[in-house]
Amino acid sequence: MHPAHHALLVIDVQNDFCPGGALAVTEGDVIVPRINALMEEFAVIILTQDWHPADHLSFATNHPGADPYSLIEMPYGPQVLWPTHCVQGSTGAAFHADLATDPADMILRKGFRPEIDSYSAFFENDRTTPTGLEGYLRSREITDLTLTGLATDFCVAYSAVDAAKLGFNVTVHLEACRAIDLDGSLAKAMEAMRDVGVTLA
Ligand code: VGL
Ligand code: ZN
Repeated sequence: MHPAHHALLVIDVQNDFCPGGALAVTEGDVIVPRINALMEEFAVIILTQDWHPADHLSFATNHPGADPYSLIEMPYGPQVLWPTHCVQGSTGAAFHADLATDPADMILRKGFRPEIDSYSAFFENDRTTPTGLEGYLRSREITDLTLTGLATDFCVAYSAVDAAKLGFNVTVHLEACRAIDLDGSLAKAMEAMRDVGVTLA
């Protein structure tokens, strides 16, 4: 059992990121039993849930004429336009049916503001608007984090990089993660994580 200052952070294991979902990640579902098994080793477990309103500006459908997976410039920088996914209250936004959610102490929702996306569990994509997770972890005196989930190259990597920059000791458990890999995004994400001292296990 890991000590109480070491939390497991499970990123976005939701139907839309699993095979058959709106933004399916290849093998997104194979990690579910691995994550459930890992949960037994942690006293503190936090789940995140991508949670967008239907008019979210990260959706290609909300930019007439724009193709999914194209890039646009938002006030906070470049933003990939995604297929509509994880709409609040939809089946796609629900956790994978086999994910053990009962052991979670906390479920953090992100991406709920229509005008800004949030890959990271710590900061929205302007890199400054906090989600509140840092305060939660600090008030529980958590210093170490192990990350798992979807997708390695977006929400997992952004969360891992932010956590490391905030001073947490961060490990990404790659066997319990799967990637989207859009135009080399996985290689870039791995490099970004290594650069800030994330342990890739
Ligand atoms: C994610 C793209 C859009 C993720 C969320 O969970 O990695 N990726 N929204
Ligand atoms: Zn999203």
